[in-house]
Amino acid sequence: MKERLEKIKAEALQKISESDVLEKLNEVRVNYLGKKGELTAVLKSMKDVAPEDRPKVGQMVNETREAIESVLDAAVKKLEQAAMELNMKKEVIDVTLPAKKLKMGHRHPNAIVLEEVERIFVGLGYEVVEGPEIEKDYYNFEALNIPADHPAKDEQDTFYVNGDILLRTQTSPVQVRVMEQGKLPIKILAPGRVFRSDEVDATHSPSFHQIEGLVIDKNITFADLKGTLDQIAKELFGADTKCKFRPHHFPFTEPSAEMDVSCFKCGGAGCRFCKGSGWIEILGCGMVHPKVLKMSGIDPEEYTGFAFGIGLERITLLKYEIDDMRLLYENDDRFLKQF
Ligand code: 2NL
Repeated sequence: MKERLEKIKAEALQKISESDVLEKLNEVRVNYLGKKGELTAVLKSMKDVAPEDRPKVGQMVNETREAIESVLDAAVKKLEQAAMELNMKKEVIDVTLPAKKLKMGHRHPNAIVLEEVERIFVGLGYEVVEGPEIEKDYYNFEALNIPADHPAKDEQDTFYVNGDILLRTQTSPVQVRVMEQGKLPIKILAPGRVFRSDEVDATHSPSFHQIEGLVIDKNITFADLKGTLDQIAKELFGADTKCKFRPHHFPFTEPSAEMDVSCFKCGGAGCRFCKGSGWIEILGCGMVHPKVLKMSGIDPEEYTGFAFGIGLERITLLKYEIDDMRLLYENDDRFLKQF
């Protein structure tokens, strides 16, 4: 029996010394110390041992088990230690390496132009207001005197959420909401994203930006409109800029006009930029229609006002001589960093 135990021990220790990974050590534990292992088999064969020898044999089995266990535990510890040291070596951080450079973003050309326009109007005493991009039909169309059969209301041109809710096609609803509040006078600028069901091309996008303005007070006249817009054209495009108002039609203003500025490339002589005409169209405007004032609870006998709408992208493209609007939406860093 003693020889058998010694053989088991020698074998186990040999196996342990040959084990170079934790899995192999675990195998040794199972094969020698486990329920179906060699030592358990010895204990099971105790019935063949003379009763008086059993305590002695039992003690020998225990000693063998303890001897194997302690060598095994030490070997496990050694392998674990080695694995940890290897890991620590692998995870060493070289704090002397140069840091990754953070890429600085750029102001979007639209944002640069919007900020400039806002700065000019705030200087003239305007307040900048914002409102929801998802609007009620009432605020986007009805309150602006746009009749049910107007082409702008067609599903071809407007994104409807349902019959009553839509994506605003202009920022005028923001101004209607201000008029409704009843605080007069009003002198506001309403910039923001608007939506039209347009195909994407060099000059169209289903989502773009508008800057509208609204002034309502006693004795506001078309002369105030002209003076204001002439002033901002000069600030935006240069002091030599001339303005021209052409009669136009909008349902929400009467009279209505479109404003052209003299071409800031050729000074009005005619060039490729202004398509030979010397003039560039930049906005629509007019005196707020009396019906529009009345619908929002303002007495058109007492108050008058002017309003205008500018396409932000259009100004950005002109100012920076960008010939494709799609460049404004791609957010390509190589494009944006030029401004
Ligand atoms: C354009 C130019 C325009 C307005 C917008 C406006 C807003 C209110 C009342 C009256 Cl609350 N008018 N905005 C006026 C004239 C022109 O935008 O080309 N629009 C299609």
